[in-house]
Amino acid sequence: MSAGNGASATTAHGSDIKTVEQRILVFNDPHIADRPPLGRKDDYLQAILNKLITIGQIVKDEDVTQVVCTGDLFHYKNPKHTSLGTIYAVRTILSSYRCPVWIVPGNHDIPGGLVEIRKQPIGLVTSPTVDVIRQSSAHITPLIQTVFRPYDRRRDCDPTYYALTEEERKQSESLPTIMFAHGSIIAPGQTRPYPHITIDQIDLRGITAFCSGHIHEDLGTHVIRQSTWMCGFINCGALARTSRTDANMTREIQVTILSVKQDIPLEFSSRSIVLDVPPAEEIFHEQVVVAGQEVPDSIIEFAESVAQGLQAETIDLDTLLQSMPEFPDIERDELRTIVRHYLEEAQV
Ligand SMILES: [Mn+2]
Repeated sequence: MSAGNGASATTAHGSDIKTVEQRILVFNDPHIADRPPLGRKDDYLQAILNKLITIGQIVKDEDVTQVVCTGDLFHYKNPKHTSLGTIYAVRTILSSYRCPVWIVPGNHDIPGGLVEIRKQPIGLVTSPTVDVIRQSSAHITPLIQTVFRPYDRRRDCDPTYYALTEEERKQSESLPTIMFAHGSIIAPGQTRPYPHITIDQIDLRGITAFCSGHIHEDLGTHVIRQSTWMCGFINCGALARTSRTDANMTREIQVTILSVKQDIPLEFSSRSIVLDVPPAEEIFHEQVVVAGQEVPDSIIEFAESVAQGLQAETIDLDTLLQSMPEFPDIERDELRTIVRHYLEEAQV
């Protein structure tokens, strides 16, 4: 296995390439919305649609054979806040890609669980070539097994949710298996101030590569090795920049391309492609104002970590606010009001 930026790029564009190679383009967390998230000053909807259009061009240029979105296709959890026109525009762009597209539902897509798919915007983007994953499942495509784990608010931090089932493990003996999940999974040795698991807590046997969305930072590529197997963990960060966090002020916006070739031994590689987008200074207001009050960046950082990390679906706001650190110069009650307003207005 090779992994990293650019170095492991493949390859010949022969006419029979699709029979001997799978090239999967993965993107995370587009957070499509009509109304810009709090703090954005540009045309947010157009910016994110442009990224989806650019991905269509990459699909063409790179001979991509499958596209996977790892979740949070839409931003607002209340379906009334996304217009049919926007849903239709997204469906049209995704359907124009020249290969099958899989969408793994994220917590913003199905805040109440998978039963909500039919009531949510994500349920309306299916087309002959665009599939929305409706349950934890595996699919056999030429050369590989793709396994999907949609966001599950009860099992988000349960490592057994992400391990292969017996059936999937059996398939993995003859087919390279790639996992696509939406969950609070971070790299080995890292930690966060919200509930999470690290990739090495998961039983990764049989999984060649593990791609996860949900955490918006660029977590990079990590190879987890044991004596008899290895697995690549990849999260190149969200497609969307939904708030003025330190990570969003500095990171690149990118997609990942995974390549599996039918060589003996099977070769797997991943690389990222950076999208050409405006710098963060051009898309964010310098100061977020909520209910007439300027919100310090440190509070936005806290509110986002609470909201993204999350499990806002299972823990009530008061419980979340109990974990709030002290901020100098702001009274505790006033701070709670600002964070509450921020979370409500940001709809996170
Ligand atoms: Mn997200």
